[in-house]
Amino acid sequence: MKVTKVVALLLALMMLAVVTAGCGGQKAADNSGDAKTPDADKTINLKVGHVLAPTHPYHLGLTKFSELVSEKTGGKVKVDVFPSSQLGNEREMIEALQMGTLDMTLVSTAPLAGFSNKFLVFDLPFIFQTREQAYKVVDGPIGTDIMQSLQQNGIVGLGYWENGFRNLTNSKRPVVKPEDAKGLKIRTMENKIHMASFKAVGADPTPMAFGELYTALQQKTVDGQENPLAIIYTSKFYEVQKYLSMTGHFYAASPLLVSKAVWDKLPADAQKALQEAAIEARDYERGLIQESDQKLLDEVKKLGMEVAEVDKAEWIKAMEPVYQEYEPQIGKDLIEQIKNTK
Ligand code: EAX
Repeated sequence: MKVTKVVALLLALMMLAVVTAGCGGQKAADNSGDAKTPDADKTINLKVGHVLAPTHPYHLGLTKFSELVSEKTGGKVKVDVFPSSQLGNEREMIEALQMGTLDMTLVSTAPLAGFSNKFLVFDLPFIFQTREQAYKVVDGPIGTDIMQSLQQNGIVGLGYWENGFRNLTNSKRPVVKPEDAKGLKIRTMENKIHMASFKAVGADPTPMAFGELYTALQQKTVDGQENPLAIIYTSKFYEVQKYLSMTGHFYAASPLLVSKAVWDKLPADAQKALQEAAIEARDYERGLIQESDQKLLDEVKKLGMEVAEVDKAEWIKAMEPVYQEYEPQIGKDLIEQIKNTK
């Protein structure tokens, strides 16, 4: 009797083992059977941050980018756009990309000079005279080489979007000649060439994150700032700045950046989709900025700003000492190469 029970128990245990193994195998077959890994069906969610208003072309361009990425990946990759410094100021977001705690950001080149000083050349006053010249440089071998220098900082660049030609505003007085800026406290980006350029005309440069700027202008802790028309309008600086000088002293390109730690984990098809969408959305965003310039100049005049056209040759001459100061670090050849690009 006892032997029978033992045999029956062994048989039951063997049956149980066979059934269990079969299920497990079936489960494995479900996942690998249709050549999909468990992650293959999972949506990839990416966050991109910027510091400008949701009405600015940065945001409209990134929204287009998000739509294109979703289309190109059949909805597998989803990009959410966060404006108005919600994910931090530009330097903080660049640092977050390095740490892999933020996926993407769209920033001006100026703060990037603090991470790779190859970017400094872009911030020299009046080194870019036209958009066509700027696009040839940033979209060509020079821009590609400078963007690649970010890889050692843990950052991948997908192309240069546009912020635009920067103009000076202030709340104190009309500024037409460089000497008119003497003594004005001007907020600049955190960039040593921007600061040196305003020191050269006798102003008092104060580096500050963009998110603090409107309040600083409103409370008059700074007299003025410098930004392209699209920012002056969409960030409502016309409410706190009476005088606009059309200096166009810096051209700001805006790299679209991805954390390398995030990029390297993406499947090749997702990387291809992001790269293609970045270029298509770049052209859309650049177009928005170009279309808006004349329209926004008329708008800010209607909103009460007093606009001064300036003699750019006077400003180029006044800021010229910055070239002597930084040429040894940047390299005369590179500066000449960019200046001679037509
Ligand atoms: O990149 O800080 C600035 O004035 C920039 O124009 C802004 O961050 C957009």
